[in-house]
Amino acid sequence: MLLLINANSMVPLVAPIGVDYVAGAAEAAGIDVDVLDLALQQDAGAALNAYFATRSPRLVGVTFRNVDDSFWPSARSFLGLLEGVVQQTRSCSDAPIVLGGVGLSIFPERIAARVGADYAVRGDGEPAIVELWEALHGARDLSEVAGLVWQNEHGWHANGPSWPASLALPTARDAIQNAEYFRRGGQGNVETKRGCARRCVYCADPLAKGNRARMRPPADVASEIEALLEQGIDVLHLCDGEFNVPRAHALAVCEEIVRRRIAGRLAWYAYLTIRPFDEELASTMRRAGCVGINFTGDTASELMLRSYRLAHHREHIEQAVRLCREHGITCMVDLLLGGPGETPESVADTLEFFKLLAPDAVGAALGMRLYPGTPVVLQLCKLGPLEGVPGILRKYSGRIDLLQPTFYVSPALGEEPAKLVRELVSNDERFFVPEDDRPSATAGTDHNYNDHQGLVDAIAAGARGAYWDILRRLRH
Ligand code: B12
Repeated sequence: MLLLINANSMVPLVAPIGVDYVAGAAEAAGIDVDVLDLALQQDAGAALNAYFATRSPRLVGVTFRNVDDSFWPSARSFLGLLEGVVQQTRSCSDAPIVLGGVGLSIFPERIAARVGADYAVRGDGEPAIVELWEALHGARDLSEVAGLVWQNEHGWHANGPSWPASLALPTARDAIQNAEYFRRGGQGNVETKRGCARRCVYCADPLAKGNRARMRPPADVASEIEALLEQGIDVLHLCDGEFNVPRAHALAVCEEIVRRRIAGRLAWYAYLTIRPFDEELASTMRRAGCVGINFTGDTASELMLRSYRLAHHREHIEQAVRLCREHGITCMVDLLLGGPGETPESVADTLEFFKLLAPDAVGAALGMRLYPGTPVVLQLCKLGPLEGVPGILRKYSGRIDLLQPTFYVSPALGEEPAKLVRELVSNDERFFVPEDDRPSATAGTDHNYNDHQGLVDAIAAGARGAYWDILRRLRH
């Protein structure tokens, strides 16, 4: 028996789709799987004890999606929560413990060592869990398990990441309680591909998902959507980092949804880069049921577009917003203010541009979460030890440790950068604006979804959709 545990109880709840895929792959390989979803339990600790009182799994997997909430000034880490689950599991069972998940995949060795797990998997869990099961039954060596981080008497070892070029994922979506998540979280989820070949300076996706796009067959994606529809889940958020890269795959997925005649029963949202996005893609996405797009705009200042190494310019942002308007797709543009080189003038330039352009919503986030190995961190390290680099923000003391939530806000923005942004936005209600500080779980002006009670209440009252769109509708 393999036990898979989800401990991500951040509300609104997001369905642990990774567990669904990993469980499906293990079952297809003939492994018996239990899923213990602590997020759906009243008392997680009691549920763990109750499980182990009657069951003795041979291997325990724990999914770790969010290392932290990646939002300044909240900067909340979830390592302590994971450590608690691992320790309690240890006290109940001798089974080896393996960790997986997107956040985990950015720091697999560090996290496994820190929380006391036996193994961690960097990348896709579907092949890895089956191979690890085989290794634990003597059918292969640990060094042959895709993405595995493991330990012997010489220390920790990291096999090459688990990023298979072709994806054949299970499509049944029946290993977790998707309908319950839809009721409590307001959206289902599906993935059309993994990985990204772009080199945006701050992005951790290439570290976790691989540095080239690995596509699923569009027919699999459509079958999976049908399986979710059968469970009553008709509002989805895609789990691609950027749906439109590569464009041809996005188009093919939409065409398959249209061909299956399921678009009329479906509404979905996606993350997109500003470019490529054109008339054909916009109209096909709309025909396939897309109702909302969250664009990674980041900035409209030419200086900052270059600093972030983005592939778009102002005219592309204008075109993207216009096409959405013409095709009846609601759109939000996410900004990432305060990166290296940002000045009060470049912030004002960007905000003025978006006020005039007036997309349906603008997420004015301030502060870049720094991940080891990203181009921005390599650049900052050239300035000397990070402890001495101006602009680094954190809520922990001692040496800088990027496993802890660590951010960068350009020092040129002064002592009160959030106030500066709020003043420049003034009273434009389309903007989510940064706060100086606020405990999570209080409704604020920003779009941090970490324990957002306003969203939880709206979803309980029937709201469905992307969280930014629910919040936008609440404001009107
Ligand atoms: C889509 C998305 C969202 C959507 C989710 C919509 C939905 N209905 O699912 C929304 C907008 C709601 C969202 C919200 C948030 N998100 Co988000 N999100 C993503 C995104 C793009 C995809 C996540 C996903 O589902 N991937 C698909 C699944 C299948 O992949 P997976 O979970 O990695 O699972 C695979 C492997 O990891 C592995 N695996 C997983 N579990 C296990 C277990 C075992 C035992 C094994 C062996 C393997 C294994 O196998 C799986 C299959 O291959 C990622 C970035 C990315 N490209 O992945 C960010 C990302 C996960 N989000 C992130 C964050 C920070 C958040 C928020 C906290 C933001 C906020 N402050 O509000 C919230 C958290 C919400 C919550 N309740 O958890 C960060 C986490 C970074 C970090 N430091 O840990 C990421 C990585 C983006 C980023 N680079 O900053 N998000």
